[in-house]
Amino acid sequence: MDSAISDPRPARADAPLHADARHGLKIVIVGGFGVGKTTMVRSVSEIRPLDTEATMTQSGYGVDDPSAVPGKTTTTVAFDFGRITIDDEHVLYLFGAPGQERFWFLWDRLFAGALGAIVLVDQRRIEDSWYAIDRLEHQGTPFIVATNNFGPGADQRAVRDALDLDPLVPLVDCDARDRESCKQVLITLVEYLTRPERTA
Ligand SMILES: Nc1nc2c(ncn2[C@@H]2O[C@H](COP(=O)(O)OP(=O)(O)OP(=O)(O)O)[C@@H](O)[C@H]2O)c(=O)[nH]1
Ligand SMILES: [Mg+2]
Repeated sequence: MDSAISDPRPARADAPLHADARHGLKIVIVGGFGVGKTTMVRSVSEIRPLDTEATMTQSGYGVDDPSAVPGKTTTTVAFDFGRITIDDEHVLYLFGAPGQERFWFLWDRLFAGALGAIVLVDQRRIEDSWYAIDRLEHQGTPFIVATNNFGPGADQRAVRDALDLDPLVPLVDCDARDRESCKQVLITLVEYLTRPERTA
């Protein structure tokens, strides 16, 4: 609530789409618990993002494992939603997936109709993103991988090996708190989606 008041961006209802906007492009941001998905949607959205953060309480002990992200007090219980207008006709819709295992059943629905996905990775717990990659591959949704900045730079080779990435799949570093960095990740995804060797 406080962040909504201090966020200078307009709410979705106050920032209607351009009259000629006819191409909505859906992008999903997915990955394990607490890797920065909500943070990324917040950083790049032109509108005040919709989020579904719920406070993590003691009731979650034994179900959720928040130990990997000390200090994190909320978690996404449905999805995040943001928007970026590209030009008069094209709009990117960003959906941030929930990371807690008990919400993973939502992922396949969230991936439906997506042009592509960003798999966010915390290089200290790469295995938390395996399931995301499995589901994306199963659904045939193209994706790139972005290692979020949680300390010393990621060892790209180790990440690539641990995720068994196809050599064509881009792997980039990012800082989900930084708008420019998130923009570069989105550009990498869109460039990848349009690469002729991928679409051939
Ligand atoms: N150091 C560092 N912290 C970050 C970065 N991105 C996000 N965080 C912090 O990491 C925590 C997790 O961020 P969220 O955006 O809530 O993560 P999430 O992936 O949406 O989490 P769930 O939806 O609960 O799975 C928050 O405390 C963020 O402030 C980053 O690039 N670097
Ligand atoms: Mg989240």
